[in-house]
Amino acid sequence: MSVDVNRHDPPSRGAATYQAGGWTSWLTTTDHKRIGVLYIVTSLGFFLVAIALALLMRTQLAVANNDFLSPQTYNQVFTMHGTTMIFLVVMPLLSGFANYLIPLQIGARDMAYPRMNALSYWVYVAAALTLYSSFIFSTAVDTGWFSYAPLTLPAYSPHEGIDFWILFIILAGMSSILGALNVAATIIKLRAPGMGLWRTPLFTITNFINSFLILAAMPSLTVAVSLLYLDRQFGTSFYAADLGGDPLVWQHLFWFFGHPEVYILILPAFGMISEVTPVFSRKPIFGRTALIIATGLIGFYGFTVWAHHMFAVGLPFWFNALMAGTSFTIAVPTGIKIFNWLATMWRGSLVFTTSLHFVLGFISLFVVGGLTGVTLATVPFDWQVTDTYYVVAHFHNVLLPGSLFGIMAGIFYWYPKVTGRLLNERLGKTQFWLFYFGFIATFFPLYIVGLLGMPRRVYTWDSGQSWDIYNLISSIGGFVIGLGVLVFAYNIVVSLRKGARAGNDPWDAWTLEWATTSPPPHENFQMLPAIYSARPLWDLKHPENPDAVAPEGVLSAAQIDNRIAQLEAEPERPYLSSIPILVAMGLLTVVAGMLLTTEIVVIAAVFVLGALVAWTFQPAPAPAISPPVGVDPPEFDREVRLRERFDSGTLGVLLFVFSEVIFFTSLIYAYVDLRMSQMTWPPEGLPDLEIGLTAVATLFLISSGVAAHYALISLEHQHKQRFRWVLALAIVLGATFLSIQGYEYLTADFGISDGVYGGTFFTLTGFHGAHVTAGLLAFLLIWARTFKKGGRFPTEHAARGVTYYWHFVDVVWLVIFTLVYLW
Ligand code: HEM
Ligand SMILES: [Cu+2]
Repeated sequence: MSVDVNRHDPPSRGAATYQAGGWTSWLTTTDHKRIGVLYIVTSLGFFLVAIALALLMRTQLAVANNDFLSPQTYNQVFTMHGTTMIFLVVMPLLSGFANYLIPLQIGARDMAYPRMNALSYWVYVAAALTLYSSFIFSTAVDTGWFSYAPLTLPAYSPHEGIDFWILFIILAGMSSILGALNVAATIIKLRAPGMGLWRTPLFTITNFINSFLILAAMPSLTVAVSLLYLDRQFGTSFYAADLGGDPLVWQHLFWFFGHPEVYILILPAFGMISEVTPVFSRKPIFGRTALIIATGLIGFYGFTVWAHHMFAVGLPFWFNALMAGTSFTIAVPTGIKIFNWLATMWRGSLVFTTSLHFVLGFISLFVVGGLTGVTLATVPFDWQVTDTYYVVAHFHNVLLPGSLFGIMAGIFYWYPKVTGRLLNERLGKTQFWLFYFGFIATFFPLYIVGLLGMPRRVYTWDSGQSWDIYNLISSIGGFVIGLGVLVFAYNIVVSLRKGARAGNDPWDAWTLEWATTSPPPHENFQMLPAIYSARPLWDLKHPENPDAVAPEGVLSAAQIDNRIAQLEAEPERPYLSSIPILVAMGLLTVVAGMLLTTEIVVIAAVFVLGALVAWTFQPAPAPAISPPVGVDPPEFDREVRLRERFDSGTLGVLLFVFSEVIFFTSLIYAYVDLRMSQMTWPPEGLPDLEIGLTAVATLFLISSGVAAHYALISLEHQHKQRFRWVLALAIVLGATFLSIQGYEYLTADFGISDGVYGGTFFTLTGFHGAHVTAGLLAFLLIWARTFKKGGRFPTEHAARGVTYYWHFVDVVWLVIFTLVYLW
């Protein structure tokens, strides 16, 4: 017996609601599907740009002594190519898929924070505008995607391209941190009843792990570029060796982000491979648990290997050895995953779709990239080939098969869900072979020229070094990939109208996104099958042979029909909000002001603050899930209790605090490293810090934390008056702390540009002060709410989130106080 999922179709009114609202509703939408589409379309646009930039490079490098691009232009082109591919193509493309698919895969209506979701997208757009406007208004950044100091300091890069790039990175980081927070909270809070973490689809699980990678990696980059900005604009000397700074601090901060970043680009694509492979092998995934654990391990180890990018720097022997060792170790979980995919296909009845082609292409090529990675982790070998084309070949060999092929497998697989139409398979396979052979032709010769000594990031080369033929082949290969990209673009556009109709479930798949229409209606589901295993749709379609039997035993078809929960449909009108796009455009204006004049910064910042205040007054969207009726598996109780521990606001704050910990750790690392490398502290001629007044300020801040906590308890016990007064006390105490700090700033005998001493002091305390200010503003807003007549009293949720944040700020201060004042 087999049950046809299409039988359970809701009447297809979804498509109509989905289209409603005119084009402006795309600007104000908070629907995860639309935001997903926006992300995907925008990043595919940048994909075309980045490929075009790559082909410009390959044209220049095709023959010796070419003058197609000037050295200046070449530098800008490779930097923009790398930066675009990483931050404007692959990361947002993956965010787009995460947005579109995760709520569908877990049976939810939307992401945990729909408005913040829109904000992430629009901040990404603001970031992209910032980067690309440097082409128009200034020289584009030309220092490479890892922009090593001291090359980026004003002495060597006086033009503003670097400043555009810095501000771009800050916005892009903000966007990905907000996005990651949303993904993590969505997966923690909104899984449908019955979907324990181990039953969650692999694409979703991989994104769950990935979101923690993003939260942990991005802040380190934000700190790195913020310090660079201060060096360039405020005369600090974090990276200027001649003034006591240290360019190595940049490298540590950058690569602590940079290596995990590679996994951020690849793991979600692995997740796509893990979805596609079993479906087209017609077998469940092999070793699901091992796959999940391996993903977690790769993510974790990713943070322990950063200095393998710094073997040529001359770090201590033991440190290099440690980093080499951990790098080798990563091959193990990666090998496990490859084995799992192969074992899934083994003896499966393979369906050779374009998607599966990309999976097979991925595995065969990625293994080569992985192995050359192992060669590079071997320190003496790395010394030989560092900064040659061997490295360029290696990381493209990881990124193209790893992320791009994985994503292509995903696009061919999910395009029908998003559009209701299938992509053309013949064009798809043509594209695949162009990519596959184009890839081999482009990058395998680059390994060889690399070993022959051709340096990377050099705009041209001389004949007579046996490099000619390899470069020519590589360039031809590049254009073969380019042709593949054109075929792909054509397929995407034409299939939108001409593609075969997909129906709900064209691949006979097993996860929940295939249980609804294509495209899904605004509210995603009107019915949800009961979830007893990782393949709820398989169980539904094959009650005679389910993965897991319901607690009541094998069900009859009629019982199954009962088990398909009827979800209460949400109101037809989608939730629209113009605030996210306004905030993002306000931030863009702040950035423009930072490049032009301070007045604009002030006006735009006030505007952003106003918009954020309006945000808190706007009624929030309805909660994103209604649990199915009548389905209440007992093992779900534990899950529910776990996820009810924190309301979603507090959960969001805690996740944010997680990334803030990395932010301050990075900052404090820079402080300690720089301070340890000075001969005397404080340097001669500069005064020691006065502890007395600051100790008093510290007491004020701690008392404020205690008061805030007491206020929260009062609120929990419904003592509203007491809450109002105690919160006011907490605010006053916090403000006193800030005032004392302000007084100290005004009376200090040194400034931010007084060497490492002044720079670290003002930066560390200044960033902390900014956090205190943000916390105070949030408290003020909550406090103001207590006077709102007739309105709702501030919820415990809001108060709890901000209070936890406040405690975090206190703890950070104690660390800073100890290091800066007591040490
Ligand atoms: C048609 C495909 C591609 C071609 C022909 C290509 C070509 C190149 C070349 C020739 C360089 C070296 C520039 C130099 O060191 O002088 C380069 C750098 C780079 N590429 Fe690609 N690339 C392609 C696709 C990709 C993809 C898909 C990604 C990422 C997902 C990527 C990321 C990068 C990065 C990060 C750099 C380093 C830029 C820098 O050194 O600042 N590329 N690419
Ligand atoms: Cu690395």
